[in-house]
Amino acid sequence: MRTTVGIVGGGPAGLLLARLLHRAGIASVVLESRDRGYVERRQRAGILEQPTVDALRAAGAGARMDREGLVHDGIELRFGGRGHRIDFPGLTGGRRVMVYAQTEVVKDLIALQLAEGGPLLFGAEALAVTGADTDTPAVRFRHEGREQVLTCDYVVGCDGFHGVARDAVPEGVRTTYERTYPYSWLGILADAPPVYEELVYAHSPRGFALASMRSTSVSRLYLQVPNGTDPADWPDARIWDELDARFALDAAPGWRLERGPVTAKSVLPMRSSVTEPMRYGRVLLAGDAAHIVPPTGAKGLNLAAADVIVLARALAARYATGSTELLDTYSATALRRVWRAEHFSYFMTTTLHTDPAQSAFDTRLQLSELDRIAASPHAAAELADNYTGLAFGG
Ligand code: FAS
Ligand code: PHB
Repeated sequence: MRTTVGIVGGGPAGLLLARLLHRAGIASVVLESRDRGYVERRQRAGILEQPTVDALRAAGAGARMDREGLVHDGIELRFGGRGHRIDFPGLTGGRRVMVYAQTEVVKDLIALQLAEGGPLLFGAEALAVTGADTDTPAVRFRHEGREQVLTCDYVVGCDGFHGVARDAVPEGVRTTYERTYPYSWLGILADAPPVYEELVYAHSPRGFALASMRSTSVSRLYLQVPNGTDPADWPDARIWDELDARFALDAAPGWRLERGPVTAKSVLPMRSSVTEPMRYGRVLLAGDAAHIVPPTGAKGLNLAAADVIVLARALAARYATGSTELLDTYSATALRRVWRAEHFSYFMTTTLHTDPAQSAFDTRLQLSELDRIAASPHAAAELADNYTGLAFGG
């Protein structure tokens, strides 16, 4: 097989890149190891920044998002028994976020790719990416029991943290920066109407909790739990009781979540990781294949989108004008936004979670930081600016 851009991985990064390239008249092939149902059912992110929303619209995949997505103007920080709203438009000159699950984004992009092409091969597992330092890089992959080779002008690794494309950057060239955290998230989906208008991020002596949503009838909720937690140790009633305890408000002692059947339950470890550079020769990396953030800052999916927005522009310029200037600066441009998001995600995670080893002094520092954000428009604006998605180059 031969194409212009070979894309390894059919998650949000790979699918959005394929659509943006298609709009620019650039042919691509997407190789996805899993089947369609698995990719569409995988529960992940829920918040879209404005640049991500704009890119989905530009890719022709925004119609259902605009019909069914929920536009949110803020979040609530809850700590010390009190709630404090962060007013996004008021603090950022009008920016807001869209609540529209990654599962829905992926469904919309897959439907579009299958309707308008180019090829999207499910059950196509990339085994290796070769020839990065040649003009004809290739992906060796297995599909329908046969090993095949896809020869390209460029290969983009969008195959996530456990993919193979990252190995195309030689070990002597590649540097990985990482941090792990002494806690995980227990995430649930429940058929229970959210009793909160906007997302609630709670710091409590019992640990962190987050109240999000998928619609006005489906709640998405998270609890900080110890690493290695088995979801089976958390029956539904225990989850609801613990959530209510962590969201408790002094001024509303009866404040409780609406309960309902828990339809999904999983434990997600926390990790920060960045691989530099995000390019070697004619192989480029985008999304989780290059970087991971703890989900407290709602950045994972949005960073993946930001990478492919920059990369699609660079490839379009290359094929329209022959100039490789944007391709040559892709890694540095993407990494500037990546590190900003890494810091914001680290800040939100370490300020809101209770490290089992932290001292009472550490907890007072966290509460002082949160109090500063609640009391100072300057501090609140810094959070709102990062959460809603910095302007490119910002
Ligand atoms: P993805 O991992 O989504 O996609 C990579 C794709 O490549 C997958 O479909 C995989 O099957 C495929 N692939 C892998 N190896 C392959 C191979 N060898 N050949 C072919 N295909 C291959 N972010 C948030 O903002 N909020 C959250 O709440 C949140 N929750 C998360 C929960 C979990 C369990 C995980 C793992 C991540 C979560 N994230 C969250 C982050 C997540 O949303 C990612 O940032 C996002 O999926 C990144 O998209 P991609 O870069 O496309 O990577
Ligand atoms: C979600 O809705 O899944 C979600 C929202 C905000 C986060 C993380 C996850 O910070």
